[in-house]
Amino acid sequence: MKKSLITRWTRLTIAGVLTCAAVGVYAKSADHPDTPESEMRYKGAPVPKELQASKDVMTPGAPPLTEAEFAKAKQIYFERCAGCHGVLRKGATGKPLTPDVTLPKGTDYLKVFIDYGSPAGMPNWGTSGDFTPEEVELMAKYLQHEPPVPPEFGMEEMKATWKLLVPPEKRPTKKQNNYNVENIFSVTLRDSGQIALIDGDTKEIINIVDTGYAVHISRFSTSGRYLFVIGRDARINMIDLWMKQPDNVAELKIGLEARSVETSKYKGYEDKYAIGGSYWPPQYVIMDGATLEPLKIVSTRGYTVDTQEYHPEPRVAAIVASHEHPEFIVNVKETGKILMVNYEDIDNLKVTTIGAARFLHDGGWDSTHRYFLTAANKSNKVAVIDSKEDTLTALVDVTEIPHPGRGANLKDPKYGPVWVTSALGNENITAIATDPKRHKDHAWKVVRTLKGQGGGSLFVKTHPKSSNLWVDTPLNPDAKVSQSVAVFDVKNFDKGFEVLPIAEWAGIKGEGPKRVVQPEYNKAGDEVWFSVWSGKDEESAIVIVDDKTRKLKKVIKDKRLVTPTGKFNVYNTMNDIY
Ligand code: DHE
Repeated sequence: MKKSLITRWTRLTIAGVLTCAAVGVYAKSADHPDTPESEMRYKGAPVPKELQASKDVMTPGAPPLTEAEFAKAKQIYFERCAGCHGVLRKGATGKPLTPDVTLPKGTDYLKVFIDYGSPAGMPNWGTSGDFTPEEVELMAKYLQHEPPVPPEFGMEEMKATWKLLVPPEKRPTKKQNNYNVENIFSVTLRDSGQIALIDGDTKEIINIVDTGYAVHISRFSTSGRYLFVIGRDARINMIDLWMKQPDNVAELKIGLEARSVETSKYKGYEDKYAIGGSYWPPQYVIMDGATLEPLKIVSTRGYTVDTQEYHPEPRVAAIVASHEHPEFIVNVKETGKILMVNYEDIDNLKVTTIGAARFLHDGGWDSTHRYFLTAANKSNKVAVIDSKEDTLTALVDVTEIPHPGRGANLKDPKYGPVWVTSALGNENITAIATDPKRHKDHAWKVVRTLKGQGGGSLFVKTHPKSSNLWVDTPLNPDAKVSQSVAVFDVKNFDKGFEVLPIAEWAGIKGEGPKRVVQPEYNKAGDEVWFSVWSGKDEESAIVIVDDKTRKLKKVIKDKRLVTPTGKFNVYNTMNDIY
């Protein structure tokens, strides 16, 4: 592949291979004027290599390809195109590219499209220099063949990957270390296939634990003892925080590609079950909460919420555990459905399906933990789910490409409790009122739209004990913006925001994108931790800010802190405090 001077957004997300090491110059958004540059950097992640072990079919009527050409095109497709168009090319945020669409268009038409891109968001792979003219032609031909189908991953395959490293009866019966476990942080080390456990009190690294590749999120069991992390390769690791040196006690692969994991939180079911959702195959799996033994696999294939057309690979995005019922709440991205999966009797599984909007992604609870607010990102909506009644309460319009993480809950001086999201596509920070009892007229309406530093925001955060709202902008094209954070005073929004130069405070030596990502509070709610995220071979850091004074408190640097991104404080995560 021709080396391009322009470093593409796709490289931001490939685990192990990429990452931001080379980031610095980005594709100009003028190449695809209707797609915000920040969005282009976030989507379209390459998928794990195992997916390429697919069943390949040469399609009659499609331009002939040799086996080697087919294999090369398939690799390019999985690395560059599958994140948007889907593994089966049925369309996700990108358009469908199945032969019924591509064959009638023919090679010349497709070549132009791949060469020049489109205003709807298709990158100009040819004219940017990312693909050579031969590769553009190869892809135009390949797309007219039936999409290769990656292998399924059922109980037999899952069980073959299951490792019970320390059975429950061999685990400590009481805590064997002196750590203040509730203030430990689990930090994703994205490109080293590990997480770092950091003591929130001493700021020392407790252990670096091997995990799946490019871990995505961390969640804790209700007791706070067990940590569950999931890699993009769908490997779940279960870590016991009571061990002298906290480490893995069980491991399971639930598919070939995944992003979400959660544990049961309802009274009487604490630590009993875990659930993992995968992108491929599109399914979720309920596991034993003490051992990760897979118990029940459920496919999410089905019909879209709006046009009711069949979708063969609706990926599982965010999962949260209900506090109102013994249920997991599962976002099914491409069909736009939210599943309330009741785990009371998993042999006779009851699932309530709530129609929301397509492209469900991330989300979190309101402050009462009754309502789940989740972004249907490319639909520019936030769906509000009433977890007590198991119904859709509202679909709120927001702009542009909302990306809340789990969102932030604060008390607005005028509108009472609100839940806040920022956005990838513009500078809007949107507050939705969440109190249908005392602020009935405003409930589930956008009551405030603050202007932040710019688009490319991924996460917002506050804490019940704080009056600060932190908004990151790691994917903004302007380095000044991506390397700093905006902070609002929630008691006085009219003051606007203050900008803190977090990356500068990190004092990192040498080059690197130094993106400032994901604010996370300590247990006491008086410190905010930020990752300063650079490339795999560059220095990164964690910067800790005093919440009250907004002054630098501590920088954690260590050569083992490779590409830190998400950080999850035990107490805040297990209690859904944000
Ligand atoms: Fe994430 C949450 C999917 C890229 C960091 N990310 C999520 C969730 C999903 C998701 C479905 C919600 C999980 C849940 O709550 O159960 N993320 C995806 C993608 O599909 C995407 C766009 C492309 C990819 O290849 O994965 C993607 N995400 C990224 C990144 O590039 C980020 C910035 C860095 C990284 O570590 O990979 C990133 N995503 C995060 C983080 C969370 C997250 C830190 C959890 C936030 C929280 O506070 O809960």
